[in-house]
Amino acid sequence: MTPIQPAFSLATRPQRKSVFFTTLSCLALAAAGTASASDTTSDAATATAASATTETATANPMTPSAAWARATAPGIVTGAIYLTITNTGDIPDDLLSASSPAAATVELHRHLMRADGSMAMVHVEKLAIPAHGNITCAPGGYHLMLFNLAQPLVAGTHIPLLLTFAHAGTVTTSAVVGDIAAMGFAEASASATAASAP
Ligand SMILES: [Cu+2]
Repeated sequence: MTPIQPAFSLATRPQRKSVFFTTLSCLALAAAGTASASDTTSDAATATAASATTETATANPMTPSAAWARATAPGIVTGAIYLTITNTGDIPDDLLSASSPAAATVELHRHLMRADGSMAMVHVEKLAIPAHGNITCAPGGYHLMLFNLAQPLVAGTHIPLLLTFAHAGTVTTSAVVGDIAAMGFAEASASATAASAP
């Protein structure tokens, strides 16, 4: 399977709205892949131990890990970030939005399989992360959709990412860019390491 060129440009992209469907065109592969959470890149604040009371625990319970993206071809203005978000806290939380200097807009998206077997993307308002649970964004499922990339995503680089949660506030992480056919974090990390080797 070869990468499919986006069927829409930013100029013709539908106005942002709560839900839209479009044929899967921005992602090369619809096959499900799984990111192996073999690494943690948490920027969660460390507890300051200022108080022994549980009411003032300060460690941010939202821990992003294994964030990765595929390199993009020149001229392609969309991309996607996949990652795992773990909630170590006692209350459910929602990822409300994400942003990155790599793209003008970042949207929370989900892939769906239509009845006819074709793939569609839907814009979701939030991603729920259960207490003491996690959510994994992976090809074929949830992803952070990047629109209007500042420049093509290059294997071996990292994309800063800011995540905003309903309760936990903002958490930062970075996504490693793997090659254009990468299917998971481990693969992306390996290709990124190879790309940056002297
Ligand atoms: Cu998408």
